[in-house]
Amino acid sequence: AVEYMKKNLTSVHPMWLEPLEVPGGDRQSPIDISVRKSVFDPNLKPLVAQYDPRTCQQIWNNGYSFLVEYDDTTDKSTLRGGPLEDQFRLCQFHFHWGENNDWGSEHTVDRNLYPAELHLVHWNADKYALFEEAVMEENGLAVIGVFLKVGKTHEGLQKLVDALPAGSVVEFTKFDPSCLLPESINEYWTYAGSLTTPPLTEAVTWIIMKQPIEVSHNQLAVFRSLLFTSAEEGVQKSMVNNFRFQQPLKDRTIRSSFT
Ligand code: SG7
Ligand code: ZN
Repeated sequence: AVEYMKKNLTSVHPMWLEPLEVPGGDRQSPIDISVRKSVFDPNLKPLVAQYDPRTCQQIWNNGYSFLVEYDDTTDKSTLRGGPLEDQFRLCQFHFHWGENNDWGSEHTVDRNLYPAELHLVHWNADKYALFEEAVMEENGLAVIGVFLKVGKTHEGLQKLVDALPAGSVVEFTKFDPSCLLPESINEYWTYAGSLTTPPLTEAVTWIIMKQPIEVSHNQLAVFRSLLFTSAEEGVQKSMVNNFRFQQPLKDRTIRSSFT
């Protein structure tokens, strides 16, 4: 499936065309999750995601994705447990998606692609004072990844779809991000990786949900109707294929919370 995607891809944002290399990087993301090679870790704890919808602030189209941003100046929306030793604060979530339903996710499971992937980005507020600081540090970030598959309309996601901005920033409040998590948040894979866009820092504990959420084709079509900002004036390109190609696993183990 990954090979099929690489052959048939028709357009990508210049950011993903540049050789996104990190010299000597040995824990880059995304990766393929081989179910058979992942190792069950009975010591992984239940994940505790406590989100306060009142911290939701705005949607921002940054030119290559859109971000739903949360107030992270206090411990109101947090993630702890699972593989994490500290408490992390939610700062934003965003998605990666393809030009069609055959690809779009950054991570794959046994080389199978999903049409989109949600990332809930949290930073370690026990150890660092600011997101900008945490981004540069080993144990700075925790990102939850949730695969999207095509099926029935997702009622929670629809509120967001209806608010997606043509311009750069729109007010967006009271959105509870836990409505985008699958039912069984305690079945996940976890591994040590990186951000998938510059600065590509190796700061991320990835927590990838086994269970995907269902969204409709029409909901994904609205994502695809957004536009990339282009360096060339007047050229408008659909915001699609905003994912990074897969990186080598190297000397890493993917742990699973389930058997
Ligand atoms: C998306 O993914 C954006 C970026 C994010 C990047 O392109 O959400 O966020 C901003 C603020 O532009 O970069 C530093 C950061 O969070 C990479 O995040 S990811 O590794 O979870 N895909
Ligand atoms: Zn992402």
